[in-house]
Amino acid sequence: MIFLPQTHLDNFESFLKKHFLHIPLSQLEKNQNLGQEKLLESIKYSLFSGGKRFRPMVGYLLGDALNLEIQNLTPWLAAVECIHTYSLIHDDLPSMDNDSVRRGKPTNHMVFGEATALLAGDALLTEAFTLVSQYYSINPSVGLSLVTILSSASGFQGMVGGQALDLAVDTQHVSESSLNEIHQLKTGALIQSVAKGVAAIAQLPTNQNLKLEQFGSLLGRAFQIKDDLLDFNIQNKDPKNLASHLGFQETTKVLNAISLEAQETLLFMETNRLEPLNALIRYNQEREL
Ligand code: GRG
Repeated sequence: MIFLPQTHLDNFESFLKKHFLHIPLSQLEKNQNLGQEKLLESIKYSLFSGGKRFRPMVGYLLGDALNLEIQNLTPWLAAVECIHTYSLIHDDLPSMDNDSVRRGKPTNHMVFGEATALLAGDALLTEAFTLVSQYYSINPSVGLSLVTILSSASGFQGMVGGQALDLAVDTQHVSESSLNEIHQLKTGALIQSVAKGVAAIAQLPTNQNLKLEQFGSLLGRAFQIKDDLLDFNIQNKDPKNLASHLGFQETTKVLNAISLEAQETLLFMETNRLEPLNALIRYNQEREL
């Protein structure tokens, strides 16, 4: 991806690998416990299985634009990616979507079994908070903000609550507004949390903090709308897809309008820092995966 220096993503991958090799392995050496080894394999299987790393990209580009040190961002973005990965593992389980393929590969539970997949998700969820508490304890007020942001975006008030609404909704009569609410909670909240977390790390003044919050909300919405456009099948309309309500063309117009609005919220930043962020917004509009 041309708009993000490769070193950022390399650094991100090696940080994640180091974290998940170092901590659990030292425990493994002590215990020689095969059950834990399988769990670790299962975690790594999903964490390193070719995700787009969209959320980390958002964070690095915002951080670059705000002149933040890359090493100050990485643990935060790794924590968010752990939550994202846990949600995908659990979402694929037989009791949820019962999917057998993700990212072109067998889902976690197909390879490691349901019990291990469940634990891998649990461990990733918990490890996200370990990362935040471990790396931001040097500035407890920033650390506490990050815990607050991440827990509310991922828990009852965010992603898990959105999943519950999604399961409960009457598929045949889902309105456009309840669909938007489900999407905002299920997908938008975690993407928005990336921007909120970067603002907390940068300790931005309130007015700029609000701008990033707004940017995160718009980008999260744009991401979900693009997903709906990619999933849209005119022969087999899914009532939980926005394009089934508005039509493909109208939905594309909404995506373009929201993407433009997202660009405009960033105008408070130095203009020479905006282009990579605008490229990210365009990447979402044009992506095919
Ligand atoms: C607690 C059992 C239990 C289940 C919870 C948390 C949860 C299940 C579900 C979360 C909802 C969810 C999976 C939303 C989907 C979000 C989404 C758009 C995922 C795809 O994101 P991409 O395209 O994925 O960034 P890649 O593969 O690129 O990482």
